[in-house]
Amino acid sequence: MGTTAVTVIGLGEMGRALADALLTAGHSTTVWNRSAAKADDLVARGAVRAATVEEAVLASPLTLVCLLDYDVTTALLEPAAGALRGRTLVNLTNGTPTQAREAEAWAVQRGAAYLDGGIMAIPSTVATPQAFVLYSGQKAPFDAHQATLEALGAAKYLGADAGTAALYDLALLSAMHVMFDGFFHAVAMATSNEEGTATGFTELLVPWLTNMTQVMPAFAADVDSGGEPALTQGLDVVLAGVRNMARASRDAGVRADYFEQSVADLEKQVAEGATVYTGPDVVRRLRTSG
Ligand code: FVH
Repeated sequence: MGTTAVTVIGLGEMGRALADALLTAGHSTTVWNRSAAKADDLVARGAVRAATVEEAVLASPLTLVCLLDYDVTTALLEPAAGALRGRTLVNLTNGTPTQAREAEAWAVQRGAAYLDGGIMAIPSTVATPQAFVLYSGQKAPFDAHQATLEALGAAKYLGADAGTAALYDLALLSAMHVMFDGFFHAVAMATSNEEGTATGFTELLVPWLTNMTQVMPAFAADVDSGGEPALTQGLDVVLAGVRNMARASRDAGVRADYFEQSVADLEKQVAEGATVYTGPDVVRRLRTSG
């Protein structure tokens, strides 16, 4: 089967990993980066170094962009916009759903097909079975280039709204960010006395959190069903536990602001007459408190 020529604009940590994966998969790969020396290793492996963004775009029917942010992306592509006509632009730069929709409108006005993407990988896991990349926007370019995009990681198409990939990307990253905040909070608590080491504690934390993730599909089903939730817990029990987390944090000399806020929210629910903690209730309250 023939391979598609691909251009990669932006050779930071992630862009270099993407270009490397495309070369490994046998694609003719053209690259451009502001700091040209970052292309040296790729060129040594067979990539073509373009002198300008326009030259890079003209080299391939498919251009992947992976830059710092959307402002940089627009500033670099605008002078080369004429070259995009009739080609496909896949923007893998991290951004918001609104930015993704605006970028799609910008590209379509210039005659380009557009897909927005979110890379759910770190550079070292690109092109491994762990990696997946979210795409949304026009279906036709996704179908046309899916086989090529699979070289980066499993390609998951989420729908016609160009903003959906960014929305899911940031939602997934938000879960990761809060998880790591929780991890470091827990480590600060557990190492507050002389007995605890972060390493020993983490040996307990990883299986505990791994077990707890198994509950998420049931919570998700409750959120989707709109019916009587299957998973419920007494609000008084949850409140008592979170109060203790706040107290124990303070006693250990660790900031408790997240838990104090949580206690205040739970107390408000109790004062309003709620008696159970359910997935749909938590999501509803999050949606209305913004
Ligand atoms: N690295 C990661 O683990 C994450 C994984 C998930 C996806 N993100 C997103 O990928 C985008 C790029 O991230 P990165 O890790 O490659 O970032 P850097 O290594 O810092 O490379 C940044 C590239 O952007 C270029 N650049 C920055 N400012 C300008 C500018 N004013 N004009 C032209 N290019 C610019 C930079 O060029 P240079 O500094 O090498 O000349 C790099 O090519 C990002 O959206 C992540 O959120 C990565």
